[in-house]
Amino acid sequence: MSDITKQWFEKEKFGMFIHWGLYAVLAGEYKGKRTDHIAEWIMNTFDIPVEEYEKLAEQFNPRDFDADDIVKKAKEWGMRYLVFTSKHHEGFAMYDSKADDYNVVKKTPYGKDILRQLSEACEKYGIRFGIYYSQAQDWHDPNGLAANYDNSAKDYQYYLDHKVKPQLRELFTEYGKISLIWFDTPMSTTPEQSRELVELVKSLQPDCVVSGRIGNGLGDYITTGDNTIPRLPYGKNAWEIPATINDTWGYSKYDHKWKSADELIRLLLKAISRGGNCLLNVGPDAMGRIPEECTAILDEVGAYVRNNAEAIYDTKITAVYPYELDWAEFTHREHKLYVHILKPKSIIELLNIANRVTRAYLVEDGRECKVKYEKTCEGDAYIAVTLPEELWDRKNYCICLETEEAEPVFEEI
Ligand code: FHN
Repeated sequence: MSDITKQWFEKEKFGMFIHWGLYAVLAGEYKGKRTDHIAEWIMNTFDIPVEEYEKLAEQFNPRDFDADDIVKKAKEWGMRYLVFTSKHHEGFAMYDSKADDYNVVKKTPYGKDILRQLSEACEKYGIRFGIYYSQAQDWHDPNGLAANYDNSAKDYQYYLDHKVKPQLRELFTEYGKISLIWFDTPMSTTPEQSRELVELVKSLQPDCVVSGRIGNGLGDYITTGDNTIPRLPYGKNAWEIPATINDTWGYSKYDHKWKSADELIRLLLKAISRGGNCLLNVGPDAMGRIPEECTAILDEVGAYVRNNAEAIYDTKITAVYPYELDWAEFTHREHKLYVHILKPKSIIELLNIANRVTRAYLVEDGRECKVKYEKTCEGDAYIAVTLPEELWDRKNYCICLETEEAEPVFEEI
């Protein structure tokens, strides 16, 4: 692991993942059968022949796609970086690849470079641009790997040399600054092969952050399992949780299992508090639209992030508070402990926090709150903050406790 993540990655905390490819045309259904797996895997799940799957490109014409609007929304939602699937496991490039014709410009009636539009919009709105690239799995290329299939007859090294490296070279030389490369599912990639890809990336853009899924421990940070968060603070290395808003990454017309804004706010706060980042996914449909339910949820999450920005970006990993609180999460920076209040409360009582609080205020508008110190029945520290009456029925806001000490002092029970 390197220190390169300190330049921006560890500070920015919240990013947008976009999974978009030909699978959006099938939208989770093939020949009248609905997939029980994530929608972008439909080719693999239903064993769809290459020649048949390729034809989906003829139907790909996302007239409603508006890169500017998506990136503008990402900015409003407080996302500071964006990672787009330049090529997912299906093997189809969402940009104008000279190295391989199986791409959105050459094969679809749409004919425009999606990746370029997103990279330009990111530049315009000051969002860091990242690329997802499936380096091992490629279900279109005869030598690309495929999970659940026998890969023994494939020449994986040939595929790396003749498709992956040329495509990475064009991605890293023709699309401006790439802040992050999100490799995925390394499968049988050897340490030497992973190293070659990292070296290629760094030779072209030395400051680019490489995801842990390059494999063989060669990433700049750790990518946790999908939707899987460390239970305790983890500060040994930078890390990121990739998370879905429903159950799938690519668009599925059947998946309405949307997480609530409350759940996502809590997930984001847990990730930040435990020292990580959260990369939250959207899967546009075949027309290029982010589903309305998803947008509505992100509007709520985004409002939280915007109103409480000082308690989110560039905050530090927070030690384990000894009590389980279903109504709060903590984040902190020097001399400030942020109490994120996620359920309605009229007074907040915090046991076993031995800091001297100099001031308490509501982060969203700076309003001061009254602080009282007492002792618990056992003689431990006890802080009570009386909240303004207008907040008693509200959830999802944050109180900052300014403290004499730089770090939170959580006492043992
Ligand atoms: O197989 C992929 C999956 O389709 C999706 O891209 C996720 C995102 O983290 N990564 C792999 C599974 O972990």
